[in-house]
Amino acid sequence: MKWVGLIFILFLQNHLVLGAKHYLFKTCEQSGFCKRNIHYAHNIEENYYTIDSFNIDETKAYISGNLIKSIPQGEISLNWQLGIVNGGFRFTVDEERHVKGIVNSKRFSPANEFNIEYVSRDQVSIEKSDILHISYNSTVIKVYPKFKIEVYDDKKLTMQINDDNLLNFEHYRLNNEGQMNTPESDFNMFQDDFKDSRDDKLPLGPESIALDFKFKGYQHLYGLPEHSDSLELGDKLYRLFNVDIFEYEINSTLPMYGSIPFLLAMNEQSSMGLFWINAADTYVDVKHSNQDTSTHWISENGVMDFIVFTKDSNRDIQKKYGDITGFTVLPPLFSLGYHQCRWNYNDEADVLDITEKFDEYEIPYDTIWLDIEYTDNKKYFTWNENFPNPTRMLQALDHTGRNLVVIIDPHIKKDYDVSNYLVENKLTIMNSQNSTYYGHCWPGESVWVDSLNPKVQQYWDSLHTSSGFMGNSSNVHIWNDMNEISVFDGPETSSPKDNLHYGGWEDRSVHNINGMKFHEITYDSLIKRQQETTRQRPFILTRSYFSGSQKTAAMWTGDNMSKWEYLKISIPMVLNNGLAGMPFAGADVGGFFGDPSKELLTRWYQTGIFYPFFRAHAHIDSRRREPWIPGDPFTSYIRDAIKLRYALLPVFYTSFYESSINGAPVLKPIFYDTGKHFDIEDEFYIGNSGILVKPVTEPDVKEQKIILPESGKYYNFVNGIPSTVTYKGDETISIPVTLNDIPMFVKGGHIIFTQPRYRRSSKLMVNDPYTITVFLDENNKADGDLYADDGESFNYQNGQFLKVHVEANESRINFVVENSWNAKYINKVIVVGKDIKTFNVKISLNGNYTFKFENQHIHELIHDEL
Ligand code: NBV
Repeated sequence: MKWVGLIFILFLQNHLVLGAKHYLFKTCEQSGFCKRNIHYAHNIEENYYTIDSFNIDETKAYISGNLIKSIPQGEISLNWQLGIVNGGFRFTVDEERHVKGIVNSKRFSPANEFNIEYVSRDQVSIEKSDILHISYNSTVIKVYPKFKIEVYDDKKLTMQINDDNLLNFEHYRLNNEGQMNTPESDFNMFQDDFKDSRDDKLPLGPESIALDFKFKGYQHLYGLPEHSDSLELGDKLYRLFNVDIFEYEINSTLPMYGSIPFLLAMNEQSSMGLFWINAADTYVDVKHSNQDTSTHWISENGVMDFIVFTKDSNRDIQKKYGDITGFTVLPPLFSLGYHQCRWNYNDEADVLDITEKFDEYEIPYDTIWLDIEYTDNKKYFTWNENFPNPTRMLQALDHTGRNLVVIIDPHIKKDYDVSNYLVENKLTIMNSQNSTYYGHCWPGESVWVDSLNPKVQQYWDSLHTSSGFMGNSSNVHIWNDMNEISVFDGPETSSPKDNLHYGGWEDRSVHNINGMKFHEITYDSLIKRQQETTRQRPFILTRSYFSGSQKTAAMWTGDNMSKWEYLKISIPMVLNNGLAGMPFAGADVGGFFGDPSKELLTRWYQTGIFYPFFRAHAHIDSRRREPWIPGDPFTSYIRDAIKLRYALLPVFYTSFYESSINGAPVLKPIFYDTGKHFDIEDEFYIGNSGILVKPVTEPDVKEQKIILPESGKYYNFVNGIPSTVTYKGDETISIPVTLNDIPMFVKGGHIIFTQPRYRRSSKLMVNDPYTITVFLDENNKADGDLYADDGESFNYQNGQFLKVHVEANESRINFVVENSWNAKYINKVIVVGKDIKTFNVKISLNGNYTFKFENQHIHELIHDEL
């Protein structure tokens, strides 16, 4: 045991000193299924797959039948199904496998996690001849007997599937059948040569699936997080496999903590989407050619199951993807405020001292975080002696509306109540022999809770109730880390692939949903807990995620470094998550590993205030760097930035509300609404607010170039301060910047709601009045929206929210209250056009009003004045 500990410490030190370890992760060449399929792609000359028969369901719009794989040894019969869903179609291929043993021999699909419904048969017309023609709206899908699918939108070919004959369905076979006499290679079909995976039993042999999709006329692809790479996907092989990628490098397609197998394809006019519903280790090979983009999807196993979202606007595709996988949770307002984290705050006094310092320096903040050291020897669900009275500490925090987030990881230290219960009740991830799997992680030897086991929920609930370690405070929330899962002595730092989950599913099949299932059981437990207390919305941060995680959690980009290049890449990483339906995203402000210079730290705050999830965090070996540590002028600049985030909270909250009903990102790349500048990844709009930002992410910058993407007028809004300085849109401009400057602009035509009054936390802002700033466009018009509610309960679901639409021109402003709630009011109206006019007012947002601007005041128009 001692030796294991020592070796483990050496292993860690080695890690901490040397940085990214490529050798820990398989390359495609070293991965059986990937290498076999790339080999297949290079050698395939003909199509081995034929649609043999089909039946049409007369009630629902789906067709099913047999797909025959013909190889020299004979024919293998597979099942296929094609169904029309809202906005596209779903296609599946499966095989019957009956293999006796402890491993579930069915092929896995995570489709049960989603809401996939076929539309009714009468919305679709199906014609059978040699070729099957399926038409709905303006889309026609042609399925050819020599298996191939073509999609036509408005009579134009928009997608070809299996045009390159890369369909490969590795059917079940026994070891002694040896190599197939087809372009398949037999590399690592029944064994794994990769040094850390040699024990993998591969009980079902080769079972990969692969297929090619060509987007015709779409040159720009986005999505497939998580990678620390450019926003636009390039000609690269992207791997999706959730791992704890220690000291990750930038500009890399190595796998990371989360995986979303969703792609958004765009051209100047329209978009398409592809959702590959698979939770196994997956590679996507992207290649551009002329006007088209080819993608070759390869998964280690599972049902072949995908949805193509046919030609539409990017917004509609995100909406339809969201209808299936869910929309982002409407976060509790505090979670959009500033989060102060480090590994670790040491004790109760430390936590309360940090809180006091924020007030002393007049910097708003909402949440302090406790990393793994708060526990008794890394036994989660316990506190160590430095936190003798957590309830007292939580009450002290609550006094100024502050919250606490504590970490709970899925590895559970061996030999204490929680692990004993899990082991005794067989609620852990199992090894390939179906007995409890033990591995190494922070607490030493550990077991892992199997979140796929439905029996876990009740026990997990009991750990989160008021009688448990969280007490009955309502201002405590949870951080789920290491849920890829991270195993220090496991292959690729994770679970052996032949480990078993509930239902006999190998980790190989369910690997990429495991992290999501973990934060989902936490969410369910917190929902139940909150019912006991005040029914507040829970907040959960997760490191590992999958399609659907947006419904219950926020994510962050893991262990970045205190270096300029990590600040820069955080923007495309956050933007890409938003394009893939996971908008509640952020990166560790300041960088996790290392010590940022004062300039870098300042610039990171000035960028971080725009991350939908805004948290500073630091490694245990990093020096303290709370906002007051660098001293002035840096502290003042950081204070200004954080205050700006708080002033803009109504903008962020409204954008989150929109995202929670339509799936659009909270931060939008500039091509999102313009269909131009597809490679720009360092500028963004905040929701529909018209606020355009290009943070400074390089040292010593004196001048910043910005693309103003749309035609019309842009106002200078540097540091969130309205100005009459305007620029012509559809141009690139350059502005001077000092270290205190955050390059911001507003597109003319927008009205922005802010709450600029300094408060210690967002909770204390709830009844604050709004300032509205009207930025007139070239036709002297503007409009804008506000959504607000109590920011903490679920009462908004029962109509307790405020929704206002405002329209203005140079002489009038008109409020349309679509839903009124509480006594919210506006105390200042600023109209920005050729000059800036400021009106002090008291306008209650409880009805529809029109006001006229007079010289120094505003007056309400009634009846015939209107
Ligand atoms: O719990 C410690 C850290 C945490 O601070 C970090 O944010 C996570 O990404 N955790 C990883 C474990 C170890 C990191 C070296």
